[in-house]
Amino acid sequence: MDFNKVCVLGMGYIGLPTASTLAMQGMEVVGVDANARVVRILRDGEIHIHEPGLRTLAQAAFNSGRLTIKDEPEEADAFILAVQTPLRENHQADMAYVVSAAESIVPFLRSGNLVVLESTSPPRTTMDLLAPILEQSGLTTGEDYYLAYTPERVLPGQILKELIDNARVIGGYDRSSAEAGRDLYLSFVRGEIYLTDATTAEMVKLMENTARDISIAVANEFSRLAEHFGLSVWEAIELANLHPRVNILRPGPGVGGHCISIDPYFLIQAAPEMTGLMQRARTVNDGQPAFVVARIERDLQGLSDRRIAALGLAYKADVDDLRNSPAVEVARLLASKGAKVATFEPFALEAVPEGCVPAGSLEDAVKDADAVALLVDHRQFRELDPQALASQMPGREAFDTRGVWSSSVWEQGGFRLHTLGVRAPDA
Ligand code: SAJ
Repeated sequence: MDFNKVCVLGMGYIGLPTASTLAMQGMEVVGVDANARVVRILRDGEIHIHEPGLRTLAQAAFNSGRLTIKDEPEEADAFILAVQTPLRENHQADMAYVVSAAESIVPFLRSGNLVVLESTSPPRTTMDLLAPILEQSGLTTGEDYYLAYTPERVLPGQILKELIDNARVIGGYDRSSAEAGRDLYLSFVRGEIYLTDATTAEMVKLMENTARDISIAVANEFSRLAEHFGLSVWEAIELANLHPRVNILRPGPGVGGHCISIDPYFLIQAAPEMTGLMQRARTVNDGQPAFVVARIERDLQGLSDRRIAALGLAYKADVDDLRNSPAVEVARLLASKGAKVATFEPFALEAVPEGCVPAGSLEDAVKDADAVALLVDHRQFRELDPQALASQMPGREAFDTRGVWSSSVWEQGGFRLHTLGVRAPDA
């Protein structure tokens, strides 16, 4: 199948890079977003999210004249739905954005079109939710138009590379729909493309992120055990990972972002009685901020009025995304227990967890601090020179929740380094 014009709905972390990439491949692309602010920023030639290389790519796409931004869809050969599927308070998937994006294309759907859903969705969404909405157009799925599901699997921080290089799973409503999907993605994907049915493709995505959540949960439990038994979890993991069939992930202050901490619930909500392990992993990972705070409280012999500089608030290194961030939760909990917390997040200077004070610079954050706590391993924090830091802050306590600071270097710099998963220096 040939595609000359594609309409991409949702100009977020997935939709904008995809739309820009398609435009750079020579297609005419209409990028649609329901948020007027996003539309305004993009029409001004700017972007509203931080992702390495995205500004350059998007601006090249705008300048090519092949990517235009609209607040409503229009007729096209293919429609890609890349809208968010957040979690409601009750841990149910909120499919409202998928529903309204699908409804918005019904008037423009024509015979021979392809519709692709990329949003992470509970199993059977494509078959049982999307197809009936699109059939309000009077067209029959699989006969008059093609319908496919292909999960986005790109890692924030490496989206542009992974969009092209990662393997793609494309699940069709039927075989010809999967093949139509393959024809579209072949225009820019260099990784292998695997065809399957839509429900399997939905499940694959949820299995990937759920398996990762469980792997991180066991790493977090290992960190608790290592502190209990008086060893370094980091050394133990390194040694265990020498085994050819073992790959233990990294403990940390918890699991955040809009994927790994959310997607397991798409399975849990569908079958609570079959997902005990997944539920337990969520509990372990969600409990990790409190575990980290209890450790800091113990090592500092109380938190009341202790001045703590909290470095990083993003959900992981070198991104600006604060959604569900465990670092935010650690900072908030520290403040709720009476600590005076100055936060410094270089990618979001204005962000303020409840009870904390945001600092505009590292110097500002540490200037009165009794202790410094690394919550996110942004590159600039990984490379911090403890000697220089010692000259800027009065205290000599340092907490590393990511296992990236070397104890010998920090001790030489004059600090007592407390590392997650390693027993306290004087315990
Ligand atoms: N984390 C750890 N220890 C680790 C790895 C991660 O504590 O060893 C934490 C991070 O600090 C972060 C959270 O887990 O808070 C999630 O980070 P991540 O890098 O594991 O994943 P995401 O959410 O940025 O991206 C994931 C990716 N999925 C997998 O690796 C299976 C990505 O490929 C997906 O496209 C993305 O979810 C998504 O959109 O679903």
